[in-house]
Amino acid sequence: MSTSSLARGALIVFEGCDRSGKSTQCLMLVERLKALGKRVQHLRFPDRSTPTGQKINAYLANASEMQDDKIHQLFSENRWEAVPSMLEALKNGTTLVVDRYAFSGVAFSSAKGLDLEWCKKPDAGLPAPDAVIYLDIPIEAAMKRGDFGNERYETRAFQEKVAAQYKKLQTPSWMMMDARLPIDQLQADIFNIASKVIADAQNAPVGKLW
Ligand code: DGP
Repeated sequence: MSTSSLARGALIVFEGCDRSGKSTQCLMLVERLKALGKRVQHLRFPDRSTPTGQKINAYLANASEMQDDKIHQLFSENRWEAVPSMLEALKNGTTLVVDRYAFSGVAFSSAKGLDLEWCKKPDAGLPAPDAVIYLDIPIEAAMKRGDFGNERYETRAFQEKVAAQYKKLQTPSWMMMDARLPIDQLQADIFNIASKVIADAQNAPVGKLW
């Protein structure tokens, strides 16, 4: 079979405030798809393993400072670095389950007061997700989960601003999930959504943001 006739993989993005359960749900979805023999890869942004990711990591840990517009661009660069391998994987039939994407970039940076439309510009042209799964949680509930408060953005006031900015980005196509549901119940719903998204994406071209 030639590569061009191979059904492509789907680009499935998880978004939400800190401690909404994205990482857990991404991992569970990846494991379930793998167990079914599907080609699937787990990505997360920022990718802290690359040189840009290491600078971002230092910034998030409050070990370095950077101007808001500069760090915004660095987060975007960190995503662009992954694009060639993402496109290759999708073309080869691998579904990408992505923990945070450009929507985090816009929501977090515009929550600091940067113009929302300006914030969208560096990520314009990135591969468009076939689905955005948003894990919705009241900030109060997120704060009660472990580890909240260790990194730069993890304050109640800031996360509330982020949630408000996410709302501005939300479109009718976003899958809004109640992140307070029991983990397995939430995963069952997410798996059903992902299965349909994977089937629908097979023969569709990869779109571009925004
Ligand atoms: P995580 O590894 O998912 O915990 O994300 C790290 C933190 O960085 C989290 O508070 C969300 C934030 N973040 C993720 N992507 C971006 C981005 O593109 N821009 C900004 N300003 N913050 C981001």
